[in-house]
This record gives sequence, structure tokens and C-alpha cells, in this order.
Amino acid sequence: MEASVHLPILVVVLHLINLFCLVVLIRSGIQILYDHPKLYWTDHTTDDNHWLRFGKKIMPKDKLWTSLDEAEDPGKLALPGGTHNLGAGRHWHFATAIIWVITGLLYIGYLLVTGQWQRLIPTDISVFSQAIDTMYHYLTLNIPAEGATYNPLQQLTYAGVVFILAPISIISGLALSPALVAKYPGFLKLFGNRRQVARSLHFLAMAGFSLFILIHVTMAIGFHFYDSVKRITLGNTGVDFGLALTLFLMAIILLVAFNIWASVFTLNDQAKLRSILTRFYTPVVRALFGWMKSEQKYSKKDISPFFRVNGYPPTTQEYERLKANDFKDWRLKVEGLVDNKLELSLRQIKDFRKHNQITKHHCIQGWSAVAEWGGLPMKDIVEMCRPQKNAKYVVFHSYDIDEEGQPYYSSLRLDDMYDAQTILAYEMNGKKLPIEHGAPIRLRCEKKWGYKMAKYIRSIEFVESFEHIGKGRGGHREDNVFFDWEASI
Ligand SMILES: Nc1nc2c(c(=O)[nH]1)N[C@H]1C(S)=C(S)[C@@H](COP(=O)(O)O)O[C@H]1N2
Ligand SMILES: [Mo]
Repeated sequence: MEASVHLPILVVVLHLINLFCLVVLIRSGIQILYDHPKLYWTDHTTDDNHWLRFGKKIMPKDKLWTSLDEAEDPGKLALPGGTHNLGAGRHWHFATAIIWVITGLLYIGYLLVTGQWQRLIPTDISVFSQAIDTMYHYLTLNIPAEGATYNPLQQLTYAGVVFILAPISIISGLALSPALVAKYPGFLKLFGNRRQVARSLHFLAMAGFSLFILIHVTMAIGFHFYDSVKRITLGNTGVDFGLALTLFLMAIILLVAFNIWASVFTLNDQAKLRSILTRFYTPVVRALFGWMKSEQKYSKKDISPFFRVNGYPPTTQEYERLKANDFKDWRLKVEGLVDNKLELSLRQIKDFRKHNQITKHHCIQGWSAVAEWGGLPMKDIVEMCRPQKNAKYVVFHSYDIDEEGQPYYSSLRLDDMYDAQTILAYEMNGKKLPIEHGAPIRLRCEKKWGYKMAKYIRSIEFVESFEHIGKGRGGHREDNVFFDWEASI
């Protein structure tokens, strides 16, 4: 009898699914990273306090730039590739993340139930010195013979990947959810209260997985080619090599073909891709994060010295005219499915109850900043306008219009308006809201990504459905760059 590690077919299948998932997660992760290709150790992100950056764009010092200008093209390695396909990259990332986590849990469950965890988890401290010995053998090309169990180096590496690297990826990934850290700001304590530390660790974990894959494949294929091919396709080394090799090549072809198809399909029909994948992952996201309310309480000393801009001020004559007169002629219209339509001047809005909050802003692209916002709680508007029974969503219409003539807008659930930290802000850091941050008023809904928080608001509309607005996906970003509507992760 030949001594070698036997793998049950379940493990073989999980290993294959894991490989597919990791490749898609890494590719889509690169896409997400390149929308804001800078990594920081601080949440007060500026255009030059990163510790690592990709791409070469330098932002001008003498004129207004926005975070959209900083995005880079990650090239074909990314899924789907191309500049600002962040939305699609995210859809792939989250749909795959769910499958990957389930795969991992099944694998760990299997290890526990069958007692095979002993394969992975070292039970004797001497494993470390033995691993160094094994490494020495590999480095001097005295390749150790295959045994009935993993060698100490394999055991340590695999245990590290399963029980350290994977959990770091998952926990640091969760910390990037604006909803989770709005509800539980304490979660970020794991990362020194810094979202950017979590983001950097998430990246480093990805680098760790990439390195592991590279070395793991080199060792398995380079040193024990025949046995490895037999084991990863049929679970043991007693099988016919020809059959194993055929299966092995088929799996590789499938992996490559799937990845090419995924990029091509996505780039050809982003709307369809979005609709398929969000239908799969949004229910999970909603169940886990949808109920969370923002309970952030930062203090004045946490306020960032620099707050990026995303979305240039409107350039229409109408807005210019309102701005020239300090928005004295501006009126906020509250309309749609309400019993009491409103038309409020900035003065009137400022005379109502004022709520202040110091919160951390998260842009979906990747940057962050803390600011204090002052304004009128949306709950008060709701009480004044009295939405009708069938009103389900609240749409915020803005003054800025893109090159294709599409006005900016965003929509949220009526429920979200009752959050204490959902306000119409007219103050930022104790001063009148600056033009580039959304004057005369902008929405703050602190448990969502920044793109939900419409700036330069013209009117607020209560609706039963948003299908008739824009391209029908509930927001300018959802319509044009295919972001998801939920915006909680
Ligand atoms: N009207 C309007 N609102 C907008 C945008 C925009 O382009 N137009 N950009 C959104 C995005 S993506 C973000 S991250 C925040 C940025 O707010 P800031 O410019 O004050 O930093 O505004 C959001 N609101
Ligand atoms: Mo954003």
C-alpha cells in the first residue's frame, strides 16, 4: 500500500469551488481597488497620505478635482476590467463572497465532523521547528517524499490560510460595510478605529492569498506533479493518471473560459449582470445589514482636516442664479404621495429643529473622512408632509446634470427617514454648507455609501415605485454606473 494523503470527493469538489471563488474574488477585488487606487493607515484620507498606490494620476493643486478623477483602469486582469466598472466588480465580489464563505463553512464542518481537523491543526509545538527543517529541504531541493499526512510545512501553511488568512479577509471585509460600522462603531476598534486599516488589511490578505496560490501551485505541480494531479481530481494517488490529467486540464480550461466569459458578458450587458447578481446577493445583504441604524458619535477632535469632493457643483443657469443670491430665492419642494405638499425656504428650514452629528463618510470608491453636519432631521419633514399609505420610497432630486443630460438623484426607503442620523444638512463643520459639498442642502444618511446622499437638492418626492424616474434603477449612480440600490456593503 502506497502511503499518501487521501481526499474524499467532497473535499476535491470544495477545493475546486474554492479555486473558482478565489480567482473571481481577487479579480473583482482588483477592479474595486482601482476605483480608488490608494491605500492608507488613516481615515483622514488626502490625495497624498497613502502608503501604497497604483497608477500614476496626480491631482491638480490649482483647481477642483473629484474622487472620480482619481480612478484608474486596472486592465484585463480585473473583473470585468476597464475604468469605473466598480459597480460590476462589486456585484461579482459579493455574489462570490457568499459562495466562498459557504464553501469554507462546509469544509470546516467536514473537518470537525470527521475528526480530520487534526490534519490541519498542529497539536504539538515542535511543528514549527519541523516546518523550518522541511523548508530547508525544499530550498536545498531535497524534496521530501510524500507521506500519509501533510508535512509540517504544509500543515502550518494550510492551517494559516484556513484559520488566519481567511478570517482576516472576512472580518476586514465586513468592517468595510458602512451600515455595520454606523450601527456598531465599536467594530472598527479591531482596526484601531480606522476603516482604512481594515481596507489595507483586506488588500494584504488578498496579496497573501495570491502568494499562497502561487507557491502552492508551484510546489504541487513542480515537485509532485503526478501525485498532485491524481489527488486534486480524484482524491487519491491510486487512480489512473490519464483520467486524472484529463479532468485536471478540463478544470483549468473551464476556469479560464469562465473568467473570459464573465468579463465579456459583464462588459456587454452591465444592466443584466447587475440585475442577475443583485437578485442573488441583495436579500442576504438586506437581512444582515438592512435593519441597521446609524449610531455614530465621533467627537470634534476626530474631524478630518480634508474632505474629498465627489460630484462637481451644478453649472446650470438656474443654479448659478440661486447661488448668486445666496439661495434666498431657493425653495425646497416636497411633493408626490403626500397629504401636505411643502415649499420651504432655506430660512424656514433653518428655523426648525436642528440636529448635529459627527460621522464618518464612506465613499464607495474607497476614501473616507469625518465631518460634523448640522441640519433638519428628515423625520420632521415626514411628519410635516404626511406621506400617504402607498408611499414607499423617498427620492431626492438634485440640480447637477451630467453630460448626457441626466440629473443626479437618489432614493431611499421611507423607513430610512426615521433614522436619527438621516438629515437635510445645511451646515458642515459649524459653517454654512460649502458649494462643492452640496449647497444649499444635501442629504446625510449615515449608514449608506456616499452616493445615496444627494447634494444640491432641488426637491424631495415621495413615491410608490421609482421605475418611472431616470433609467428606473432608483438613482443616478445605479442608472449609469450600475451600483446596487441597497448601498449597505
Ligand atoms: N447631486 C450630487 N450628489 C452627490 C454626488 C453627485 O455627483 N451629485 N456624488 C455622491 C457621492 S458618490 C459621494 S461619495 C458624496 C460625496 O460628498 P462630498 O462631495 O461632499 O464629499 O456625494 C454624493 N452626492
Ligand atoms: Mo462616492
